[in-house]
Amino acid sequence: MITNSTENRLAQLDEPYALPSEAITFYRENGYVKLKHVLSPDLLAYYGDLITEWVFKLNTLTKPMEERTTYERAFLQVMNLWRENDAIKTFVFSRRLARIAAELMGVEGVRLYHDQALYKEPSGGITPWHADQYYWPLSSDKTITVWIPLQDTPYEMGPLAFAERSQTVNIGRDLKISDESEQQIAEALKTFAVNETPFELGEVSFHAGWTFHRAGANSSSQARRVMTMIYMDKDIRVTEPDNDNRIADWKTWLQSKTVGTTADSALNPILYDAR
Ligand SMILES: O=C(O)CCC(=O)C(=O)O
Repeated sequence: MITNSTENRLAQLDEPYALPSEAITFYRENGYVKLKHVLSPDLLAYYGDLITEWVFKLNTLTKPMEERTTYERAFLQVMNLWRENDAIKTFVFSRRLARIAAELMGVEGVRLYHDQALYKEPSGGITPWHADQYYWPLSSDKTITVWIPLQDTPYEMGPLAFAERSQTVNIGRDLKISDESEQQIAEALKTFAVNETPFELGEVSFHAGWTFHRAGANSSSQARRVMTMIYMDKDIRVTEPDNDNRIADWKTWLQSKTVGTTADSALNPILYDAR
């Protein structure tokens, strides 16, 4: 049934966000930006419940915290929820969010790389320092992730933190998420300013593929529920996957598309095109 509130939600996911030019400048200088009032509390409550239902339906990580690796302690990770549920697909395919991604990167249009829910459970551990593009066999740095908390996210829950201007430094780019990445990148970034501020409901961040980021542990009594979408320039190409994680990503998220061709497998629809 299409109700008034359903219509309002769909309109909100579709309509443009008034992205200030200062936000674009800030993103390009610092490799990330935080934007308030991007999605309404009502919309986040609705999709938050749905996403949470699917995260727990699909989650396979059930062993006790003390038996998990550092990576496993960081979050429950459930990917490509858009393929599981049509309402979640509407959320993931939001033209409003995809347009912000394109405008921040200065590209004509963006495709989906994949979505993922990242739920840091109560007593969940840190997310070690890393840069995402280590995992992605893609031909340029025109990649970006929107990080959408589904509740207010105070410091105790582990809000995403960013090393400002770290997107252009060639350090630690060969490190996967691990205890080593946490130690070595923290050391290499000692002189960088880090933004580790809380997120209010409706606030989201966008960070570039090479921006170093981490999150603290969740010492609160509630799960830190977060949905993310990774976008890439619609014309980005597939590159030779040169580490094990890139090989796995190439097979899973790019359906093993031929190296050198546009990253446009059936899993990578265009979500915004200004033309
Ligand atoms: O949510 C987290 O703790 C980590 C998120 C992250 O690394 C990402 O979205 O790229």
